[in-house]
Amino acid sequence: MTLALFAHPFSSYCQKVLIALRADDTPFDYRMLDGQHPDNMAELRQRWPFGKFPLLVDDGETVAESTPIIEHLQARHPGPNRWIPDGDAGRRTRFLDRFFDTYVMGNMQKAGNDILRPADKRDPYGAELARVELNLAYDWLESNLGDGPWAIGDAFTLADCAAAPSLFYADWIEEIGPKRPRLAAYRARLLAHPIVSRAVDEGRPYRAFFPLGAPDRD
Ligand SMILES: N[C@@H](CCC(=O)N[C@@H](CS)C(=O)NCC(=O)O)C(=O)O
Repeated sequence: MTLALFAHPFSSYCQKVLIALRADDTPFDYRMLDGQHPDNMAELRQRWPFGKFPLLVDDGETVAESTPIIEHLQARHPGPNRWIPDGDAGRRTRFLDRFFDTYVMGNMQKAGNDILRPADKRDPYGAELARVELNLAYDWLESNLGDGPWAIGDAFTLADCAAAPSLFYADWIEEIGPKRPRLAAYRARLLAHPIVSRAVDEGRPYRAFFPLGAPDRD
C-alpha cells in the first residue's frame, strides 16, 4: 500500500478527500485519528506540525491540504474522474473549490468553533460576521450556480468534493432554507450521491461533537 490518509470521519476536509479517493476507487490505508490510535496522531504531528487533517502520505511523501491532496491524486493516481478539467471548466472548478472552502467551510468553522474556546477568549462579533458572510455565500451561490447536476455542469469535480461537506455542515449552522431552492436542491443531490452519503454515514456516530448541536438535517 503506497497511499495512507490520516483522517477522521467527522472532519469536513477529510470527507472532501475521502469522496475523491473512493469515487476513483483508489486503494489507501485509512490512518484513523482518534483516541484509540495515538500513534496516528503522533505521526500526523511529526509529519505536519500544524496537526491539521487530512494528510496524505504517498510512498513516504507528505502532502498536506485537501485541494493539493486531490490534485496529487489526479496527477499520480488518476482514476475515472477528472477532478480539475482543462481550460475554462478547470478555472471555474478551481474558483468554486476556493469559494466552498473559504466562504462556506471557513465561515461555518468560524461561527461553529467559537463556542469551543475558553469563555474569556470567545469572539462573538467574529462569529456573527461569519454567519453574515455565510448567508452572503449562500445568496451568491443561489444566483451563480448553474442548473447542475454538479457545480460546473455534468462532470463531478473537485468543486463538488469541496461543496458536499461544506454545504452539509454549514446548513447546520445557518439553514439554507426555502429562499434558496437551487442551492438546497444542489445540497440534496450531493447528499444523495452514494459516495457522499457513505462519508456522511461514517461521521454519524460523532454528531454529538458538533459544537452547536447537530440538527440532523441531511
Ligand atoms: N485548509 C485545510 C484545513 C484542514 C482543517 O482545518 N482540518 C480540520 C478538521 S476539518 C482540523 O485539522 N482541525 C483540527 C485542528 O485544527 O487542530 C485543508 O484544506 O485540508
